[in-house]
Amino acid sequence: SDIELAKRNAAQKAVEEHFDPSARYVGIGSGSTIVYVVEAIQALKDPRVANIYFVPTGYQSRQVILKAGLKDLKFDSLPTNTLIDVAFDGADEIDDDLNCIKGGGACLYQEKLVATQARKFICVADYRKLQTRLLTFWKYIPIEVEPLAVRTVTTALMGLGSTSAEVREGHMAKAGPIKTDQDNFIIDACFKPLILPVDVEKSLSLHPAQKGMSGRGEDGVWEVKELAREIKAIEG
Ligand code: DER
Repeated sequence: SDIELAKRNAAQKAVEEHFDPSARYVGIGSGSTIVYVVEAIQALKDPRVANIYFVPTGYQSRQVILKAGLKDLKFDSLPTNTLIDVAFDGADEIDDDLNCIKGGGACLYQEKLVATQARKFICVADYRKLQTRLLTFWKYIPIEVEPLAVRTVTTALMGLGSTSAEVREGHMAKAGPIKTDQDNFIIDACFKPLILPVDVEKSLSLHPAQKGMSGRGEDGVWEVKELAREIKAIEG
């Protein structure tokens, strides 16, 4: 299809321009587009690729690396104070300022870990993903939460102006909610197209219950009220 061709073309261009065969660590994201990135790396047939450690962003990402016969290295096995030379990953939507919505594949936690530990983050996406504003084509922001925090975070999101915030169900693939590679739930929070996505991301990531933040109990609720005020201010 033309979308698959667009993914493949984007992946080949990304590898041509940003993959260095002499790199030591390369981050590999999740989803379908990243498969074309790995295929483009293999197509280089550069013997130095065999010496690279490819850092996965979850089970599916690790399967893609291993299936290609490449060396994988778990994120927590990276030597301390070591940066990943370059990380390639997909996204669900990207705006003109390169803000991304991540998490369509429920792998956003490790994707963000790897991206933050990389010198360079290369987002590889077909034409459908680029929109002037986030939440134009892609309708919700995926948020990874500890199961215990679902009610608090859902309440917080509604307070931040989300029009609906539901735990992602497995539907045909699994009875009940899906679990991430970290054994957490995903809440898909719908918002109107974002005016200032960076502020929303900052506000959302401030919530202690979001995976990766140190939980601070009742403080978290207080923070959320602040966030609601902040978001309301943004939306005017
Ligand atoms: O979950 C994510 O953010 C992934 O990068 C993913 O949604 C991109 O998937 P795709 O390459 O299959 O569109």
